[in-house]
Amino acid sequence: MRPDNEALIVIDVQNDFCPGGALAVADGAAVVAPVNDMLDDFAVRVLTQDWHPAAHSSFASRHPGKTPFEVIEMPYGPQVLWPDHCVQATGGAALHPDLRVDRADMILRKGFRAAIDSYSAFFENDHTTPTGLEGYLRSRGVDRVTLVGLATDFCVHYSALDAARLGFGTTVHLPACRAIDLDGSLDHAHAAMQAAGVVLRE
Ligand code: VGL
Ligand code: ZN
Repeated sequence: MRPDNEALIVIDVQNDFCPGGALAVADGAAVVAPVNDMLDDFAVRVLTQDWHPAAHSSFASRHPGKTPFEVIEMPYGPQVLWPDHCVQATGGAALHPDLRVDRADMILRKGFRAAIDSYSAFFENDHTTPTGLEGYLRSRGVDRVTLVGLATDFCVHYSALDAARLGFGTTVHLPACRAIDLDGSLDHAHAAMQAAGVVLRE
């Protein structure tokens, strides 16, 4: 068992990010077994859930003439447009049925404001609106986090950068992550995480 100052943060292991889902990550369901094993090892265990209103501004369907995976400029910066995914209270937004949700201490929802996306578990995409996770972890005495889940190059990546920036000792355990890999986004994510002092475990 890991010490009480270490948390496992399981990012977005949801049906829509698994094969058959609306924004399927190749081999995404392969993270479930290693994540379940890791949930047994940590004293502090957080799951995140991407949780969008049906008219979320990150959906290409909200932008006439645009198609999924195009990038647009939002007031807070560039935003990839996605297929509709993880719509609140739909089956696609549900956590994967084999994920050991019973082992989690807390489930954090993000991306629930229509006008702004939230890749990171700590801040929305304006990099300033907090989700509350930092306070939760600090009040539980956590100063080290390990991140796993989906997708390596988006929500895991941005969560890891924010965790490191906030001063948490940050590790990404890659065998329990899978990537979307859009135009080199995985290589970019690896480089950015390393530059930020995130430990990438193979
Ligand atoms: C994610 C794209 C859109 C993720 C969430 O969990 O990585 N990616 N929403
Ligand atoms: Zn999303």
